[in-house]
Amino acid sequence: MLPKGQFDIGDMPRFGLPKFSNRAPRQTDFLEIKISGDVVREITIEDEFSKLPFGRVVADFHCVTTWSSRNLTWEGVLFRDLFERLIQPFAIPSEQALFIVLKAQDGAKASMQLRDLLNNNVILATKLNGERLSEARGAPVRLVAPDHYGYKNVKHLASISFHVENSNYKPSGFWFMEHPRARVAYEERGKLLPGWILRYAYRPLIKPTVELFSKASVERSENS
Ligand SMILES: Nc1nc2c(c(=O)[nH]1)N[C@H]1C(S)=C(S)[C@@H](COP(=O)(O)O)O[C@H]1N2
Ligand SMILES: [Mo]
Repeated sequence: MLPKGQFDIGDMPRFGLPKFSNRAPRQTDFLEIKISGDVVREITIEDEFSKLPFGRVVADFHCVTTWSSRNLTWEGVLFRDLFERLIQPFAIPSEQALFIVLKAQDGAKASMQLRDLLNNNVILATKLNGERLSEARGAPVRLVAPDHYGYKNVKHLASISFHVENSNYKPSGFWFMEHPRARVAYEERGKLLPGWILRYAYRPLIKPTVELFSKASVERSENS
């Protein structure tokens, strides 16, 4: 059974806000995640990542616009392990820094609460269904938080910043489109309107958005 308001689209389309459709990540060859904000020390995570415990999460993926893609196997490192083994000991975030901003190489970003990121199904994935992530899927590393709508699942992850205050945060899209938690089970699609109303507002956007993103990908591969 899918969560309320979702339908099975089959294979994951490349998707997002229209403005990101023709933006490419700077590079997809090596992993580099900057840890910053209210921390004692800024650090950059590179090769150490591959020495962290191996994590695997099997889950469905739910976009806020109502499409879902089922039974995906993500492999990489659980956020919790990265936090406990590298971020906490080396960057030393303030204990009150519970508001986290995740930024991507293409300029996309999302905010999450630390307690949600520490769930044992939140993974920094480098592989999907046994294959290295493609550029479309978010290479070299993406966040996957399956209990939260797709827009929290930042692809081409470049930085994770820890904040005591969230007042400077400006979402990628309109402010009312990003719910602070965006939990699928509670249908927290957006801020202003109830989730079930947003289903109807978002659904007509799926087809044109999928077409826009796939056209942009084809054009990029033709020009490279
Ligand atoms: N960097 C980046 N991450 C992103 C997006 C994006 O455009 N750029 N789109 C988000 C949205 S709205 C969704 S639904 C998923 C789509 O993931 P997919 O393209 O792998 O299907 O990625 C999310 N993460
Ligand atoms: Mo989405």
